[in-house]
Amino acid sequence: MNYIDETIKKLNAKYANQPEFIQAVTEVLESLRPVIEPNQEAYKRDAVLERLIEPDRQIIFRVPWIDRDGNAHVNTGYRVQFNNAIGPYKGGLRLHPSVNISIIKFLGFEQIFKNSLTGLPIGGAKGGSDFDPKGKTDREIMSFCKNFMLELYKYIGADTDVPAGDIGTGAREIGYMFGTYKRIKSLHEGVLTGKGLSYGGSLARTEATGYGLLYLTEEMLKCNGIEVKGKTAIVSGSGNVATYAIEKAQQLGIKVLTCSDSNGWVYDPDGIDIAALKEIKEVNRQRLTEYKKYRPNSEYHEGRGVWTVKADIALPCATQNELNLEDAKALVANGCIAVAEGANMPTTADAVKYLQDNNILLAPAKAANAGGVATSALEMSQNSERLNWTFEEVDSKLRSIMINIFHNMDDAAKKYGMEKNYVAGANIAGFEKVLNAMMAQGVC
Ligand code: NDP
Ligand code: 2IT
Repeated sequence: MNYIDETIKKLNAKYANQPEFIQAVTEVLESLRPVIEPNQEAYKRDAVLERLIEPDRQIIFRVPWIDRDGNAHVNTGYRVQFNNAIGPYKGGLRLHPSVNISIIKFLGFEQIFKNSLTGLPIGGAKGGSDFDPKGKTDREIMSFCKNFMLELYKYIGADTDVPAGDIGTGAREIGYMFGTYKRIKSLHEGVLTGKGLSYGGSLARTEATGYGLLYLTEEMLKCNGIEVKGKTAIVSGSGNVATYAIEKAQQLGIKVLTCSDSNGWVYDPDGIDIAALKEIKEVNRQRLTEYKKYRPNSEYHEGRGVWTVKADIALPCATQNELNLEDAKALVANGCIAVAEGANMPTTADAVKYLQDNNILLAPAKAANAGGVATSALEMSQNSERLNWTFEEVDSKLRSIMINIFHNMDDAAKKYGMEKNYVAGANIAGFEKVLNAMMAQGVC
């Protein structure tokens, strides 16, 4: 039997209860056929794919914390250290009630290839908890973060595993976690990225994922003969990635018509007011229902609906599987030309196929949102040399990294006869370096 088919079959049997993990692995393995199949006997002998899809280590732990009334609660903490063939484990921490082992494994698996695409020496990992930060006081967040780190600290370190932010984990949470790590270990080291600027953080890390998404989108469109200036975009989400994607899009002359949160979405015909959005979300931590107070001309709608708005570019920046087949059909019907994924795996597998079949340019998450982790790696470099680079220096490195990522995935797609299939190109380009390192290091 074909090695890839056999691996996918075993994966489905063993992890039937991990649908997101199966979805992510299947997409990658399907893309790797032209790389693996010509030498499949040798790769099978070394169990390359089995070693790639089984994490090095999965840590699951209890996190007790105390609420404002003195009541104790317990959540589950996770850290999946997936692959460190090319560098120390690296990846974010997600705090959201939907978090489970399937979601953390899919994110950790994707992170291996994303981190490889950055060209920097970082391996793949992910972690988090089913803790819900929404509506919690600062003290409750502090209690959770402290207790989370009281267990996690055993497994991480500046040269071992360097966590960072993701959904629900921003500068505030990283600060509380860093403080706890430092207290326990008496080590002021770059064990986390996304730190505050006063204690080892990097300028431009906050902006990096959203800015990077637009740098890659601009390059992809340019190489397809399209100028971004004057285009319209629809964005989902209103968190870290969405906010800075909107900001950079506007700087590039794109009019952004929408943003959303888990309750509803905003349509602003005059273009999203980025200052209002930052005040609502970053300063006041409120819901998007507040936006109309700043912009009376805008509309607020309950539920989902961003993808039904006519625009040239779609930027999903909220969460996995948020853009389904029906949404993809609406995008195509409305004349959308490009989708660039700010969130991780935001497009369902059938929607990816529909978009590609209809010649929409699709920049996959592991390439398009790699600017965040790339800048995290630049934060690690700055911590190691105990220096801080200027905003312009970090931002210009970020821009070059994103342009390189586009060309690497574009070249890989062309090399294997799949021109403009950036999904396959990113998977192959990310995989090749990891494969090379794994083969060089022997079966381990
Ligand atoms: P934030 O927590 O800052 O923002 C998340 C946004 O998405 C919020 O607007 C949130 O709405 C919305 N959202 C989250 N879950 C859901 C859901 N189940 N349904 C609908 N809306 C939802 O997270 P980030 O902006 O950091 O992350 C967004 C995406 O980008 C994630 O997929 C993350 O993995 C990915 N990413 C993040 C990077 C980073 O550097 N931060 C780097 C690379 C990728 P609400 O507030 O109502 O929950
Ligand atoms: O999904 C991601 O790449 C992130 N959440 C960022 C990870 C990091 O280590 O900066």
